Amino acid sequence: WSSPLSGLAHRKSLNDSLEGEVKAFLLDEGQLHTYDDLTKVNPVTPTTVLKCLQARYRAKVFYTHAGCTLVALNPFQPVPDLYSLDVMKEYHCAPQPQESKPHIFIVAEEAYRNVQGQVEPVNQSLVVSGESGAGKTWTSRCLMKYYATVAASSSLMKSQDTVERIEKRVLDSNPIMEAFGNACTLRNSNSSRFGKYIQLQLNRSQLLVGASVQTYLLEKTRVAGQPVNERNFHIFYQAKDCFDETVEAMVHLGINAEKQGHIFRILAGLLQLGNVIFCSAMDESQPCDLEEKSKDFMHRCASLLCVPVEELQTCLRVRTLRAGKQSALFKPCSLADCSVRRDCLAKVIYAQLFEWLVTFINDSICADNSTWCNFIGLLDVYGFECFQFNNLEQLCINYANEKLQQHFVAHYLKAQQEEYVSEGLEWSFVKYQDNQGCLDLIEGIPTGVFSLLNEECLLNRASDAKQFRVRLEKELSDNGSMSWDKFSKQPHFTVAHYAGKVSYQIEGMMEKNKDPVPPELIHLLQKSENPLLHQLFADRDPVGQGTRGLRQVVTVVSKFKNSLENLMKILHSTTPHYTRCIKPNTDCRPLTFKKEEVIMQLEACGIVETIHISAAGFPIRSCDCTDFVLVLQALMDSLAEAELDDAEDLQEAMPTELDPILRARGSVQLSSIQEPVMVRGWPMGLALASAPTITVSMTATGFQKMMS
Ligand code: AD9
Ligand code: MG
Repeated sequence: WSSPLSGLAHRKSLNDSLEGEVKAFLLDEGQLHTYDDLTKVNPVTPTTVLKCLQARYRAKVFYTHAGCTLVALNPFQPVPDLYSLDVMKEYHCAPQPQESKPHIFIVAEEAYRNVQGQVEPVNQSLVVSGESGAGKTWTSRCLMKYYATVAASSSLMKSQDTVERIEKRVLDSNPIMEAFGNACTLRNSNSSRFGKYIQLQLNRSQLLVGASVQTYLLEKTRVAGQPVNERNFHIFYQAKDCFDETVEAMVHLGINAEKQGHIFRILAGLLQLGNVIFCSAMDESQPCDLEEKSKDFMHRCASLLCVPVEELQTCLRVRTLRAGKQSALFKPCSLADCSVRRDCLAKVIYAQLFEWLVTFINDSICADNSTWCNFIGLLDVYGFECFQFNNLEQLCINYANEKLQQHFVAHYLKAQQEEYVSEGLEWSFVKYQDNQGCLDLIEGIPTGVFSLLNEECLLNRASDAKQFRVRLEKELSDNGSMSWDKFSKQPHFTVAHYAGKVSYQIEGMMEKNKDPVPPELIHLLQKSENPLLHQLFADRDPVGQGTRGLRQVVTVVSKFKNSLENLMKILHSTTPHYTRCIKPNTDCRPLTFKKEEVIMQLEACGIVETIHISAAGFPIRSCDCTDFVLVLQALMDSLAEAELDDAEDLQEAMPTELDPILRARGSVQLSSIQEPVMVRGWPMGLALASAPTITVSMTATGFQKMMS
């Protein structure tokens, strides 16, 4: 009887005809902050949703349900006691956590209970999305702490030692990865420059026994250069307290003092390398010179990376050409090429070091396969990005966000509505933004941007941005998501993403996609006497990853696309929970709510559509149904007492019986529906609606069946 679907017909007519009643709701603006679930706001429009969120933000209430999703507004200031141990316990121990105030811990607890499964356990995924600085990483950390606490709290048994150590280690992976993978950007002083999916592994008793981390596309170009007023990765600046925390975390995870020494020497070597500046040689046939001071930097760099200084200098300034078995030819690099090689060396070392750290962390926290049976996955990927200049990095990041949005749309908006229809319900489809067109544009085979870009790289012809731009126009002008600014001087293309239009520069894109590392640099690093640096490159084939050898090239976009496809497979195999982080203002100012900025984010993630669809189908999944349940109980009691003989008696009795009960519970109303609808085989004829989240419709016959 509590089918979420039973109120749909009613809901439809309500939308059409109850405008007056609806306005009455909104007039009570003083109460807007009390709406825990946006499905209760009526009518659901971008403006009403915005007003409600603004009122809540003013009242310092930062979490709000939006049907199947949770909206998290970033307070941009610490909120005392919002995440304390007591609060964790409160949500964990609540018989119905959904009935408590909206909180990220409700999502956490729901996933935790789901994983225990009524019939069989199901893996869960918590997908946290939002733009840069919205609070994704913060939220993921809260979730990790929650599980590290509740999934270990019942472990007062022999293995407590191990359990304690594992929770600590899992949490300690955060400061390390953030030190090496986060940086201060214009949008966020702790911006994640890589994507992360962490699986918390649970054993049969639902205890946290380990975790594994998968990372995506570290923005390694940052190590060689940063946009104005942005910084390199945190590890290059940490002040004492943060640095101590990083080192302490390293110790917990088993990165001993010796290994740390190797790591920090490598980092120091990169800093010295960054200071090296080349200048043209007097004789153009000779390799470039070094600026006076740079000679010192070069020496220090070589000494820290433990490589011979002459070889370091040579491989940055001279290209080695090999044709078959003939002896090598040496050709001095241009001034620009020398700098490219220097940056390339820094990037390849840093990226490899980051990967090594992730592998090390995994080795340290991953449980043995036989000890865990289920996982809860936390996804924290970089948010949608749109800068003045966007290139391959932004294309990949925004593509990842498109994939996630598609997952959300497919999983919830589409599936839910199809379910309604299959139930035979009268349901007018809520339109939502389907981003398949945009995805086809990017990932389509053989004529998506990625495929064309790869083809261009494989052909290995002199990269020409203009030519590529012409090719794109020829192949993709039919796709409505693609456009061009005719007046732009730079070759570019514009993609209409679900979150907005972004123009991508083509210049440099092909080179970034090939990401070539001159083989000389790899040879050099393989000779390093720093054992860690040596290890990072020991297994690498210096030639195979270069631009040579047509089909051997594994491009950046192919790798990224593959890793995302794997991620999507995992997400599809789990029960997802979505949290939408919203950044209330771009300046990261505490408690400041800029309507225009929030509305854009709400529109981008389709929150209004989500609420519409949830509002219709949400009753049993919704949280606040106390009043409604009480009304039904009272109704059942009084009808049982009435000793009614048949369905007709019941039909007559219902309105009279209902009246006093409804009056007692003001938030539940009786309204009529135009035609009875069949829901799961029952004809429904009377509708009860609770403000108007919860609606149930029934006939006397249906009710009788239910009572028997
Ligand atoms: V990015 O795409 O990695 O650039 P995120 O991850 O979405 O971005 P982050 O979690 O780093 O943003 O949040 C930005 C800052 O907002 C944090 O450093 C905190 O200072 C602040 N923040 C976010 N959420 C909360 C919160 N629930 N309470 C207090 C918060 N401060
Ligand atoms: Mg982040």
